[in-house]
Amino acid sequence: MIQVHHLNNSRSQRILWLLEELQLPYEIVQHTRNTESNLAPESLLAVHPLGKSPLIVDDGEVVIESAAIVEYIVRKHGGGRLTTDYNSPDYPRYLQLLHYSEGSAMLPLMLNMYVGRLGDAGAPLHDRIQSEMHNHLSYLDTELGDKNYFMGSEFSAVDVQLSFTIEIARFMNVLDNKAHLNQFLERIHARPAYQKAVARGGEYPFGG
Ligand SMILES: N[C@@H](CCC(=O)N[C@@H](CS)C(=O)NCC(=O)O)C(=O)O
Repeated sequence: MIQVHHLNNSRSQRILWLLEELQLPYEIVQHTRNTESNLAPESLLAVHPLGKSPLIVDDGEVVIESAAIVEYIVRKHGGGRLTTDYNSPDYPRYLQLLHYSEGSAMLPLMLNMYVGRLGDAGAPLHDRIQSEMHNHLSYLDTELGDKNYFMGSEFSAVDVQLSFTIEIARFMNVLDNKAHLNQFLERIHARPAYQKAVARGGEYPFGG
């Protein structure tokens, strides 16, 4: 059975959600952030030297990185569900969006969080960070457009992978004028599998 090393309030919530969507059995190994530093506990470092979540163990194999984990699960256990075939004309879009979330869109959001802690000392970077956040979130808002999901009318693993980025953006109050993305969040939060995953994963303030 797949073991998910799950950290509270983190990206691993979307892995629980994916497994619920696919109705696959899984076990949660819970790790709790240090209340002062907000970092992962030593228990995660015992499983992988980076000590980051999400991390899964499947049949003795440790897999890290959300996009890799999402792709691993759908390809290995999904039976063709929630993904696109390599020969499909949709495949390039699927692959790009799957990797875009962590590869590009998260960076300005993370910078916003870290540089924000510097207060006035971070001022020289504020404009650039704001414009990059707007650039990436506008791109995603346009890519989604009037569609229900990023690949069209059908829900896919790309929606799972992009969800955390969009949730964090809303949590940081930088999603106000992105109507499509706000509607997307309402849509995914209403999915029974999403709600089941939050109930199993526990504390997750970005999901409401
Ligand atoms: N790009 C990685 C990021 C992993 C990551 O930074 N996870 C955070 C949780 S959202 C974490 O483990 N933070 C705890 C720490 O850095 O100690 C992924 O998508 O898996």
